Amino acid sequence: MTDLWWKSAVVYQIYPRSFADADGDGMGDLRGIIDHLDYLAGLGVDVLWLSPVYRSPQDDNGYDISDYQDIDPLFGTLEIFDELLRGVHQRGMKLIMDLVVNHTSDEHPWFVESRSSTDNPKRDWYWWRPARPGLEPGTPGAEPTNWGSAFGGPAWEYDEKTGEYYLHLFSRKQPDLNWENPAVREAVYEMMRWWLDRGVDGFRMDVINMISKAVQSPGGALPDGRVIAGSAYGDGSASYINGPRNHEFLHEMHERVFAGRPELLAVGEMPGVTVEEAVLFTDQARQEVDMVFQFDHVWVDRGGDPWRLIPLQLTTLKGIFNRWQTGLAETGWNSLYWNNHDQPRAVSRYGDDSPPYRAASAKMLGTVLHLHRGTPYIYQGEELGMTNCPFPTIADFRDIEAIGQYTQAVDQEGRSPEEVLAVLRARGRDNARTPMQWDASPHAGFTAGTPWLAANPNHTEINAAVEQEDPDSVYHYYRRLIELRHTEPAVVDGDFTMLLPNDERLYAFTRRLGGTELLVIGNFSGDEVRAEIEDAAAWSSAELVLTNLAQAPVDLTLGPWQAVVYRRTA
Ligand code: TEU
Repeated sequence: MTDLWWKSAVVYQIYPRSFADADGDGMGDLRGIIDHLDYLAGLGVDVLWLSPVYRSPQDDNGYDISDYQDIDPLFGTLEIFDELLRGVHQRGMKLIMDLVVNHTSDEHPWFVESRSSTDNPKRDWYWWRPARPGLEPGTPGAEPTNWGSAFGGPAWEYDEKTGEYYLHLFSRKQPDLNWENPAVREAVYEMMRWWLDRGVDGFRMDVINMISKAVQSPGGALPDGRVIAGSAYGDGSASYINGPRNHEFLHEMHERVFAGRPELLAVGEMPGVTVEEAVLFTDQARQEVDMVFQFDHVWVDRGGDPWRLIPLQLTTLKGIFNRWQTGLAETGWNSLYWNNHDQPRAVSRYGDDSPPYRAASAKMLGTVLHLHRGTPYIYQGEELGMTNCPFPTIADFRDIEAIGQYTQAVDQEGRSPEEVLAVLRARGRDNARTPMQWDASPHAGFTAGTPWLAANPNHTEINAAVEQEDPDSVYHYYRRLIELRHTEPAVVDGDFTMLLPNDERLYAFTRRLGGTELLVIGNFSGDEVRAEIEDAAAWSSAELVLTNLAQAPVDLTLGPWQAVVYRRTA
């Protein structure tokens, strides 16, 4: 058996703003989470990850932090937080915080000081640069580099007071911290120790592979990025994804914060990370992080042009997972996820969310994901098979990314509003952020007031109350999946072999540990499909541990969206 507790754990992500509103202001809060702890313990999850609840102007829903050591009044107080943490621990679960330290809010006192003058002691805590040589500061095109920001517009904001620009890879209210400065790093480590002393069990680290920027010398220039055809801005990512000092910074953080605290979980969110880099980041001997979130499988439907939708190719998706499973087989560890607060709903994206197949395909997706090697993450509502939301117009979106990118694409780049809206409906982050569907009552039982983002109209059919009563629901299926990881060591430690790599409908693989072998097959189609695998006859008479349809397959012929897990022992 494994020595590291998080290898057999399942993590549940809570987006507090959309989870449960106890005080009726339309916004989820910590008390709302406390009220539902028995629901989460009943599901069987081991760890809760809270998206940011710190003090924040909420420009990016809390990913813009103005005080790392306080709770935003929207969500509660430090006392209520302590009560939540006790409640989590009493139920045998752990709690990890979101750590957002690539950037702060522009309202954080560090940045307020930094922008006050060029000789302020905190000036160098952020990335200040002069205008492009020869151009008038503050005029179009005079930004220090051509980089675009993630939420539309340039990555540099001109500050009139001192005549310089500051870098913000995300919104202009999220200035990037300068990790080259040791004082910045020490301040971050001190804050992290403060939370650990308070009793939290680890961190999910936001865009932690962007903290090191490829700067040649202190205060030196940053280079222009690759020009993107049809886009108003360049792609600067070569200068900030997995930058030159990334490993050094994470190892230093480990030494300064985690050393001597062995039971923690550190997961790094790393857009654009490669398998080779992830092996280094998650090698326990190197003492950096325990696992990373990679993005290859959620970027599978986005091509070079961000405003085109590419239909899902199952063979491509399987190729991605196979590469990650194989690459981290000897050293390192995977995180497994379909969903989070930045992604559209998995059942709408990879499954079929129409009524006849929604529940079956949601269960099938859960089966395939959870049976891989790695630590699975469930995003709130995924265990109910919640779907994307039919947003009628751009005015129905709340996400700064959706609004910012829409504005850039339509107003600056001349795209058609319909084309852009279609992509936002399919991929927009608000799909994940509609209120958690607790019951069939108005606003899905999320709030007694007016929700900050309207509930998905399908909450009258898809909700926790109905699903808890129904033993065949997606909810109860997820409970069984989680239990299987807790009870079957081959799910945790078994080796992984992909089968049928060229099949466009079936996702099939085996896991083997000692004398135990599991066969997992998921049908990613509405057709009946026979799995033409070696040893099919023997497998079809093996023990069927789990399936999502009433009928067990005959002769390995799976029904529409069926999933199966067989077990045999040597
Ligand atoms: O996301 C980082 C990230 O790269 C994307 O997933 C992001 O949502 C965007 O789509 C990039 O185009 C993290 C957080 O998860 C996200 O919610 C924050 O908005 C972002 O960092 C900034 O803190």
